[in-house]
Amino acid sequence: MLKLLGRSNSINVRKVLWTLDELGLAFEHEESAGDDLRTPAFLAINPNAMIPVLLDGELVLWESNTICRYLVGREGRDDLLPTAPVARAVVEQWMDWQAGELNYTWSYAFQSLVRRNPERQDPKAVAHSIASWNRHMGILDDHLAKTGAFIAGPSFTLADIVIGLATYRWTMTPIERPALPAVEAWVTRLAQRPPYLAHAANGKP
Ligand SMILES: N[C@@H](CCC(=O)N[C@@H](CS)C(=O)NCC(=O)O)C(=O)O
Repeated sequence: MLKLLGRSNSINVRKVLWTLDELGLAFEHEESAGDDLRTPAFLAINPNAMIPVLLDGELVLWESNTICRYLVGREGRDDLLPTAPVARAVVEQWMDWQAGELNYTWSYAFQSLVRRNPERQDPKAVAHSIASWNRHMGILDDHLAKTGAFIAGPSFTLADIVIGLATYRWTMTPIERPALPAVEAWVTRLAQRPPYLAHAANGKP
């Protein structure tokens, strides 16, 4: 049986929960695993001291986007992550953009304004983070205006899951946001999927 470790207020754990739900897979969920991420037992599982972690038999996997890709490949769901090189590259490009670019823009503002982290209260840094976050969301808006549907084109893929979660966080963080009509229309499309409502737009920022 698959086992997912990590609390479900984590955006990265929620990516995996949403993917598991899309795939209709049974799994055990250890919410409290990694409450203390620096124990020798947890560090032996993930030396980065981070959640999520997926256990599948002997396999121990960390990095949320990799876990999502693994699950979809395991189930042969070509629709969520195509095997054809061009179609796959487009999905992966946007997944990498989420993890390697977008993710860094919101971290400071979110830690400051939502998590109230006392070490993230520099107003200049908050303003910089918000400006960068909004600019990146504008890149997404321009792109979605072209596809007119989902991130990688006419159909829903893993790129929509990982960026869908980040976008919900953007709407739930108390910042000034520009109007982004293509993003808004895409979110309405996502909202037709029960797993989106269960794991992304579930009231948790
Ligand atoms: N690149 C990693 C990042 C994972 C990550 O940042 N996890 C956060 C929770 S969202 C974490 O474990 N933070 C440490 C903590 O909660 O103490 C991934 O995508 O899995």
